[in-house]
Amino acid sequence: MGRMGQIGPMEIPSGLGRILMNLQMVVRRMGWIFAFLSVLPTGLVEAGGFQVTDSGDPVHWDTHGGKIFYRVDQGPLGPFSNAEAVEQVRMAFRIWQSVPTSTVSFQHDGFLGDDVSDENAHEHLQIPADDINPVVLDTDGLIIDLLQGVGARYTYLGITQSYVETGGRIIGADIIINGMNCASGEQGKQALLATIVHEVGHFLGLSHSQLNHSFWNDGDTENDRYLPTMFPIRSDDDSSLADLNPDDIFSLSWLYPADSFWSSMGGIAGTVIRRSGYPVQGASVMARKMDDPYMTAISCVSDFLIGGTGEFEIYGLPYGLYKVEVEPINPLFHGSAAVGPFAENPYSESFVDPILPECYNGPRESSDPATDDPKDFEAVQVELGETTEVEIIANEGQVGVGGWAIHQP
Ligand SMILES: [Ca+2]
Ligand SMILES: [Ca+2]
Ligand SMILES: [Ca+2]
Ligand SMILES: [Ca+2]
Ligand SMILES: [Zn+2]
Repeated sequence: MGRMGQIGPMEIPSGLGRILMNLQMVVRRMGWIFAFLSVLPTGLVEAGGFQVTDSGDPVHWDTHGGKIFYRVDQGPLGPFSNAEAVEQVRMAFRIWQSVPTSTVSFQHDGFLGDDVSDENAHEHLQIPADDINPVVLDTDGLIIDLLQGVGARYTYLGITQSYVETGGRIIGADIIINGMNCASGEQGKQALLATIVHEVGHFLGLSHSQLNHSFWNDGDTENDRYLPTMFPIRSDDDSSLADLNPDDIFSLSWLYPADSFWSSMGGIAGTVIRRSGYPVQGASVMARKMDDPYMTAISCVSDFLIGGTGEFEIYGLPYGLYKVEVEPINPLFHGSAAVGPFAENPYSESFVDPILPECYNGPRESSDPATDDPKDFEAVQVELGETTEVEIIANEGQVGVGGWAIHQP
């Protein structure tokens, strides 16, 4: 993954550089990458979240209970007319807006002045704080090439760029949807919807989740409904990813909570630490409801707020008994497909001395996989309006054991 060619950088609208300096903005490019990474390295055992600034502030809109505005491109999108594409865009925003445990809401503020293309993209993109927030229909993928390098249009289904102040407040965002890879027909429309819902997730400040990634590209389309919408890579059947799963709903509600979110659901929180006592930065922690382990499952990345504590928080859980699991981030999920804040490149913290996957087993927790059986677990009771604390001592093995501890990019 990455830039596949060189092209002159996009002409930066005058003033952006200055704004960047003044606000110390972080520009993040999050894309949903295409199945070019479908070669899952063998030997890797199958192993959520939020975008955060470098200092660990969650990236979010400051809505004050108001609506977030967006405007849509006037042109077509691959096989779809403008009207068809706009319908999917509006539906995607509505899907996030309809989550009852979150307050987020949007306003479709009409259309951009143009059919945006690579020719005039500079007049519409990377202009934060004008309250426009364009949703660009990149019908031939050439805007994506302009932003990410020639050939990127074969890799990305969509890109979202957010403009973020120190402290994490989003002051503007651009969504670019690639029309070049869109399949036609109802199935294609549903897959497009899944792409747009995913990009709107990034627009809101959500990051990727690898929950249930063993179902990804396993040839079985039936189980793809267990992949969260914020799964980073296209799977066997994308169309089922348009629906939000509890994992997506948690991330949204944590960022933009309705009061009911804290009172009507329960939580599991705690830390993941190493044998040395150091925190585990960038492992996936999952809570799975015992009687519905794949759908009623919510994940978080350890130390997701870069606090140096290994902390994780999982809220939005219905009452019941849960199994808590921890696993390393899949090495595929770095760069544009990063899961968590420690997965920027193949040498980031998530991939250095990765921990071994295991279940939380209460008093039998230790760091030694010989005595802490990875499958042994202690069910955790979740009560509504309460948080159950869980401390996980990561199992660590010899380098290379089971192919876990060695990452080959
Ligand atoms: Ca266009
Ligand atoms: Ca599958
Ligand atoms: Ca254990
Ligand atoms: Ca352990
Ligand atoms: Zn993405």
